[in-house]
Amino acid sequence: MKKAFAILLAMAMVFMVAAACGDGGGGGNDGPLRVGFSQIGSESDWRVGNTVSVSEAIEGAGWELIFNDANQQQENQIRALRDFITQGVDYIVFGPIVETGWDAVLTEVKDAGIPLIMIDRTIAMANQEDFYVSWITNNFEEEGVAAAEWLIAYLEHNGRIGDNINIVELQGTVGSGPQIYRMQGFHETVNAFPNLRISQSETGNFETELGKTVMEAFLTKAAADGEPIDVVFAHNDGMALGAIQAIREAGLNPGVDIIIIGIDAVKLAFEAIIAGDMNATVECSPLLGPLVVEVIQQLEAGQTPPKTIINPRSTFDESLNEVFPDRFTSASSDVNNRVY
Ligand code: GYE
Repeated sequence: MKKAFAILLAMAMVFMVAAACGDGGGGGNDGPLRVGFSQIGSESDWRVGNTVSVSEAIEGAGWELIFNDANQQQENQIRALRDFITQGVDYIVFGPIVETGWDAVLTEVKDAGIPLIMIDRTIAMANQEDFYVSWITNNFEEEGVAAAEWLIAYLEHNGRIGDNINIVELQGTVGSGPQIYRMQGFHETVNAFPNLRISQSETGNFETELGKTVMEAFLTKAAADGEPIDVVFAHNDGMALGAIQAIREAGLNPGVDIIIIGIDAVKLAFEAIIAGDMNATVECSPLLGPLVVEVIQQLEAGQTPPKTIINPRSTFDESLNEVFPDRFTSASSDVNNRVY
């Protein structure tokens, strides 16, 4: 009796799964594809540019967008993913705020048979490749390396590579892929020069206001310790722009008294570089929307999209590009092309 019931239950489950899969790609539906997009927040111009790019691309393809802004809270993202499952969306686009803590919810998405397209940040979990069909991103470690390489080239070019240089670092959201790997890439590269020292390093959560507040604290401590700050390395341009304000309010000349390097290549950073207030920015494109659409189209056509798609990038400045045109690009030549 018990056994017969178990068999019936198993058959019912197979039937339910088959029914759910029939709907899965949206192919069987009459209406447009429904795509749930779980976004991290709106902490920076990068993020806003990313939201616009992905939303416009999905809607431009004629699909229904179900958007959720998690306001920088992981629990909100977990809730959004569960809502998408309940609503039975056809695809999920997901940019994870931090690397860990996704095991349960991503298992639920997988069990629901909804293809997940990861964008932007990294996750760290066992067999993670089983949980997404495609991951569209930038190489954060290389960005950190590129920021350090620009600094080394700049110091060499200005005859300062042998000097003692104090670098302060504004980190991104703690535990996020870009915070972990930009820091790693930058540190590993500058560590080859013992006189280049990271004297202070704190998070500014990728936010301009917080970047300014933390920079004020860096300046206060540096003054108390009697050691100058020579360089600011910010994990994004938004925090670099906050640091510029703090430096100016402290009576110093940003971009001249203190070298300032950011990441993202947002338009405001280009304007700061052209004005001489900032020195360099490493590009990290948020314009991932068209790539998301391409991946979904491939899946709809029964093709297998690439597992990982990495965007190309440049480093922009307004000084070294003349000396090393193959390594750096002039900010003024590209400012009008910036859409974020
Ligand atoms: O650099 C920062 C944003 O995850 C790459 O998040 C992204 C980062 C970007 O807030 O500005």
